[in-house]
Amino acid sequence: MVYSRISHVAHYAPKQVVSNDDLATIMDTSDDWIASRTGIKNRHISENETTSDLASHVAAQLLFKSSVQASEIDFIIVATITPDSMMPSTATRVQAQIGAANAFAFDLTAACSGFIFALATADKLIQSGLYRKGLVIGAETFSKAVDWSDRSTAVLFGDGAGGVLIEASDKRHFLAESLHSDGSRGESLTSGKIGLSSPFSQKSENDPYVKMDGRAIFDFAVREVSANIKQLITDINFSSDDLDYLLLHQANNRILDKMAKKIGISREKFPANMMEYGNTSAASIPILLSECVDKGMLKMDGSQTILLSGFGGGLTWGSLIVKI
Ligand code: 4VN
Repeated sequence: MVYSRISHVAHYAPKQVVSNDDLATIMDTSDDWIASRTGIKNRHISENETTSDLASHVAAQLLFKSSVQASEIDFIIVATITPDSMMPSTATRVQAQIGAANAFAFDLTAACSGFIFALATADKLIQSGLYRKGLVIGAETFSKAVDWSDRSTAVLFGDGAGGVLIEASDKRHFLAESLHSDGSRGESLTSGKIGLSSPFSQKSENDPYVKMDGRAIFDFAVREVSANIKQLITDINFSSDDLDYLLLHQANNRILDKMAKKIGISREKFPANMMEYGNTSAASIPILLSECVDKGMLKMDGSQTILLSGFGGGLTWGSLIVKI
């Protein structure tokens, strides 16, 4: 039996940092309003880099850190809802930028759960025995999906990318997973609507911008996602002591407080970085993972166990328990 493991992590964000005070100069908002409701203080905003540029920086770092050659990469999955274009995909653009000529590459669309769904998919590709090395990257330039005249959403999001090199292993590292969607509630969080446009049909509207029923998504995260995480932990007979850290989608610090309480695990085990990045959708979990490694919280020697959980548009939600 072939298993998979995360062997390296990396992240990258555009240089330009936009603070809450900076936002207050272009819209009717304040640092106090944003920080007290969301925990967010700053976000990185791309001036001229696209989603594939951010993702390619991560891919190049993963190759550098691992000393793996680009030609050895079997597949590249980019989780994004802000691609450079529908065709070619962001992942094939990354392939070209790093010269991974032997890889197959595709994008995966699952909003804030994108990285989790992509990592679960990559684990199965490797378990199939057909492929041995893959790049799994979450990357977004959410600034282009934000209506900068809507202060209720514009303050929440940011740009960035994070990712992992996943490789074949003779030991099991992916211990448990739970992936879900509920399309019947899809309208509560939307962006990038592409209307119909043909001379033979009634045209319908394009709407690039993110729209969110904040209350509905807040309640979904606190009630349903927390219950799902708790269930996954008990399903494999784990207690809170068996998990070193829980790395959750970085949407809102108040939501993380409430989720930690519902799950019944000390908030100290839930690292957060939305203060510096805002909500970077599919990129939020891999950026956090990479920062936890950089800070020495995660040793990457197989001795620790973490839970990763994404939740958001679709609706989608999913969690993985992984030895790292
Ligand atoms: C997951 C979540 C959110 C989210 C939901 C609500 C929310 C973020 C509502 C109350 C508002 C402050 C903001 Cl939990 C978004 C995504 C999308 O990635 C995924 N913020 N808030 C207030 O007035 O307090």
